[in-house]
Amino acid sequence: MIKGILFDLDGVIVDTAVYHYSAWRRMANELGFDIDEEFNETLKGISRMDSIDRILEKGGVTLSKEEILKLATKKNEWYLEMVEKMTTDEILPGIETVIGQIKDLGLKMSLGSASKNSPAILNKIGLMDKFDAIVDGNSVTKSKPDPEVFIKGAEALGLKNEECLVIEDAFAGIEAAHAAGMKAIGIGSKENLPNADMNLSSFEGESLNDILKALA
Ligand code: B16
Ligand code: MG
Repeated sequence: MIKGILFDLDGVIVDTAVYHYSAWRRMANELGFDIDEEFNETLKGISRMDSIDRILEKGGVTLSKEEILKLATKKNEWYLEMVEKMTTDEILPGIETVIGQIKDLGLKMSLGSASKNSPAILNKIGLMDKFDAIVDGNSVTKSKPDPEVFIKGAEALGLKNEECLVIEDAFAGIEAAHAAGMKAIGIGSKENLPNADMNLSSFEGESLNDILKALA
């Protein structure tokens, strides 16, 4: 029986995935190459340092550890400039409704994000207080598809892994949920997220109760 919901952040609660893409693209362009949306899909849910390694490999660029760290810091500054301008209007459709349903059903909820910027984002959009626990890039050492972030989320809620349902927009995130023994709803098409237990374009007009019954 599902007793807790583990939310990914980027691409599920807010579309910061587009800000990550824009900042990574700016970095790649400054290094003399480009990345496209298809490649960007492979970065979703992947930690900042693993992302930069993949991007530099894609561009055939070799740099020292210090240079890579400097670039990642610069990218994060560009990203935070965009986060700073975020408002509650950027909460994705249906998210506030599903959070209301979680509370009505007496379920618990935790964040399960790879992002080190999640506290800044959740405070900016006013959803921090809704979470019973926050597990993010500051509390894990392994990137999705490793299940660490969701295992810690279940622990933080005092639940068994199989009592938690993950909501994700990334292929790697759904792999992580499955590796933790959890089912996962994919926010995105079956084409992009063929591994999800259910695909939704958003929670708009959806009943969490019906979803839980369908997944049982
Ligand atoms: P940051 P999620 C992930 O968040 C993003 O999908 C990924 O693109 C990003 O590189 C990663 O967080 C790290 O983010 O640079 O803010 O620490 O989708 O797991 O919520
Ligand atoms: Mg995501």
